[in-house]
Amino acid sequence: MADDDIILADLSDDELVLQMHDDLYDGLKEEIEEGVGILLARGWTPYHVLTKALVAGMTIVGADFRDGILFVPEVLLAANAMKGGMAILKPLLIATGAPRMGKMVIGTVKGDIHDIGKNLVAMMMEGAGFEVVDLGINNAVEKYLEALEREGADILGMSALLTTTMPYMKVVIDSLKEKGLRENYIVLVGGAPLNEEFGRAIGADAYCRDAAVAVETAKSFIARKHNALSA
Ligand code: B1M
Repeated sequence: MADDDIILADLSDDELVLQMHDDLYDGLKEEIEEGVGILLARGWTPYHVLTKALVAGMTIVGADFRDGILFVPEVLLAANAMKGGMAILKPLLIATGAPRMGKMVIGTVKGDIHDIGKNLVAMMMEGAGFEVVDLGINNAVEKYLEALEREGADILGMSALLTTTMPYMKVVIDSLKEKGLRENYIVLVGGAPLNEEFGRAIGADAYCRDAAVAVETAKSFIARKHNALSA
C-alpha cells in the first residue's frame, strides 16, 4: 500500500507509533502532527507520545545519520517534523499554576546548533514548575554569564551534542569559578555524547541523561539549596 493510502486514525496504537517513526524519518511534519493528535485523543499522556513516538523515532534517524544513510538535509526535515509534534505537546507538558520551583537559564553551547534535546528539557522543566530562560543555540560564555546575572537564576543548564563542542562547557564553568560565581548556581549539563564522568571532570553539579532526569535532578538540588538556607 502506498503511504498516501494509509489512514493514520485506522491504525492500532502500535502500528501508529511505527508509522510515526517512518513519517519522522521521512520528515513528514503534517503526518507527525496528526499522529500526535490521534495518540492524545486516545488517552496517551503527552510524555508518552513524546518519548515513544517522537524521541524513539529520532533515535532511528540518528543511527542512520551516523551510518551515512541519511544526510543533513534529510535530518533537518526530520527535526522539523519533530518540532511540529513538540509544538503540540508543549502547552500540555507545561502545567498551569504549578508552584514556582526556581529559575533556569539554558542554552546550547558555542559552535553547536542542535536544539531539540535542549528544547525538550526546557519544556519539561517548565512543566515541572520551573521558570526557564532559553538562550537558544551557539552560546558564548558571556551570554550565559549575562543571562544568569540578569535573570537571578538558580540553575545553569548547558547542552552539547558534539564531541567537539562539549569541552566548551568547562570554559563556562571555569569562567564562573574565576569570577567567584560558581557557588551561586546549580550547573546541570546534558547531551548525547556526555556521561557522568565527563560532568564530574568539568566541575558540573550533575550530568542529566534525559529531560526527565534533568527535572528530577533540578528538583533535588533546589530542595537541598532551600534546606541549606533554612538550616
Ligand atoms: Co547532528 N550530529 N550534526 N544534526 N545530529 C549528531 C549529534 C550525531 C551524533 C549524528 C551521528 O553521527 N550519529 C553527530 C555528532 C558526532 C559526534 O560529535 N561524535 C552529529 C553531527 C556530526 C552533526 C554535524 C557536524 C553534521 C555535518 O554538518 N556534517 C552538524 C553539526 C552542526 C553544528 O552543531 N555545528 C550536525 C547538524 C545537525 C542538524 C542541523 C541536521 C540536526 C539538528 C537540528 C536541530 O537540533 N534543530 C542534527 C540532528 C537532528 C542530529 C541527531 C540525528 C539527533 C539529535 C536530536 O535531536 N536527538 C544526532 C544523532 C543522535 O543524537 N542520536 C546528531 C533527539 C533529542 C531528544 O536527544 O539531543 O540527545 P538529545 O537530548 C536528550 C538528552 O541528551 C538530554 O535530554 C534530551 C531529551 O531527553 N539533554 C539534556 C540534551 N541536552 C540537555 C541539557 C541538559 C540536560 C539534558 O541541561 C540540563
